[in-house]
Amino acid sequence: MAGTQPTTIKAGSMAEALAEVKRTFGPDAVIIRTRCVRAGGALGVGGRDVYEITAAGSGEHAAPAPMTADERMTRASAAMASTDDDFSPFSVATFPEPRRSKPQTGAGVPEELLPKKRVAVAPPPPTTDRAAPPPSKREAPKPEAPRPEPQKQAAPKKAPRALTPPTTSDDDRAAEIERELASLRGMVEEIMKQTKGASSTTAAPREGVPNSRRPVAVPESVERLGRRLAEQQTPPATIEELQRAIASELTPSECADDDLVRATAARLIAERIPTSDGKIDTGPDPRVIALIGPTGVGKTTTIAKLAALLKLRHGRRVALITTDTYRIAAAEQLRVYADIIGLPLRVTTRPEEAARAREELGRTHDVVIVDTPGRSQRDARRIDELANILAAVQPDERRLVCSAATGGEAISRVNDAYAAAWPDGLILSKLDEAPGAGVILDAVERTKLPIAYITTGQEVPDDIEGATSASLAGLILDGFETSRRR
Ligand SMILES: Nc1nc2c(ncn2[C@@H]2O[C@H](COP(=O)(O)OP(=O)(O)O)[C@@H](O)[C@H]2O)c(=O)[nH]1
Ligand SMILES: [Mg+2]
Repeated sequence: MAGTQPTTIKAGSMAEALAEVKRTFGPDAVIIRTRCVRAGGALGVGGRDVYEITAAGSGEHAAPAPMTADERMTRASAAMASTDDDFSPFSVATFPEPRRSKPQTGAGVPEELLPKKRVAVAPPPPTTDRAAPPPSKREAPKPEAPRPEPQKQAAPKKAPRALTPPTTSDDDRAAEIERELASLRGMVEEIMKQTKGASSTTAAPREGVPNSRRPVAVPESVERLGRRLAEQQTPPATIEELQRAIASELTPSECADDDLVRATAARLIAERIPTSDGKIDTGPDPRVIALIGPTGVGKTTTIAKLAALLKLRHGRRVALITTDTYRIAAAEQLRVYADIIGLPLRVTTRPEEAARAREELGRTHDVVIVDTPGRSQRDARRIDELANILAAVQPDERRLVCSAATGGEAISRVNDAYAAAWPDGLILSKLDEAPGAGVILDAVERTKLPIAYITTGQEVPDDIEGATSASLAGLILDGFETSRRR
């Protein structure tokens, strides 16, 4: 019977390999040998761990119909993913879709999340067989692989050495197999506990790691990183996703390197934050930029900052339009800025007027910036009026200004309320007043909008920055105050 032939199965994780063994030989599979080898890479750099299990059927179970490679991967992944959704890779469904840091290895359990207790019981020490071939799911049976003769007494005197083929007597060989089996049983139990999300076995969460469902502790340096992100008010679920991504990307020894952990975190965070790449001046002329958002978030001040930068630093011909005539002070405020910077300003009261002003100013200017009345997010009728203004003005950019000080949840509500105005990017204002820079990640994940600029104070024009993913990641890791001092 095919299922009784010893076969070596290789996979990217022990859990996958076990699932495949079970699938191939049934629940009574006899495990003959396990080992972990390093495959791929060059000169000791790179490569990945490949888990091998040599197993045979017990003879009582016929081998099931062979599966395709895809079916095997799907089953192995499902076995892990269905029981622990914390392992699901993060994704921010936004534009552009954040890139993954490296190809995912399917359902592989990060090395440090594999049970460590087993090492104390009977470790299968990984070999460093760098010449090992890339993992193929299955390999031809090894003729020397013995059929195990389980022994009743197999208490090892000392921890077994590497799982190399036995060279001594049959008794020694059987004893070694028995020890490996015991080791494997321990591993399987641990993996089952983890993948079933057995909260009863959950280690007490450490400070700074908000999710109490964490099944095992992560390395200390990654914990420290988590605490730093938590201090910046980064959402707990995001912290956990980042920690898992780092722990699965770096080896345990790399995880001990704080600088490497930080650099990896910076890259992973940056990948999650779409931005306008720091560009203040974008697109073909004339560029019409409208700022929308609730009252008091900093629209008019931000327009003054933008206009001053564009004119004074980039030498652009800038004109302003305000459609905010609900409050006399609002138009006056913009007029003061326009006069100081030396810009034309058109005050308009109706959508058609605004459209005409855009048309006329667009002929003689490179950039036209449009101020709009603040709308309460609870006032749908007023937001429809705003949508009418925008429909008439036809801006190239519709930037939703949100105060970072209000937090991610409030920003998300504003974004929902402004859906009728079709915002295409975020300006996060008042970052200097936010409880932490983690609000940037929170806002991006909730709104799925890229960040165009951040504003960091009341000074015109200095307190505005074109956002880049890397600079925002640095802000989140170091905090606003620290990164300002650098
Ligand atoms: N701390 C801080 N205050 C800001 C920032 N941007 C604007 N402000 C202040 O927020 C208040 C409202 O700004 P304004 O531009 O009138 O908001 P608008 O109603 O949205 O047009 C003013 O006192 C601004 O000086 C910022 O980035 N940080
Ligand atoms: Mg205003």
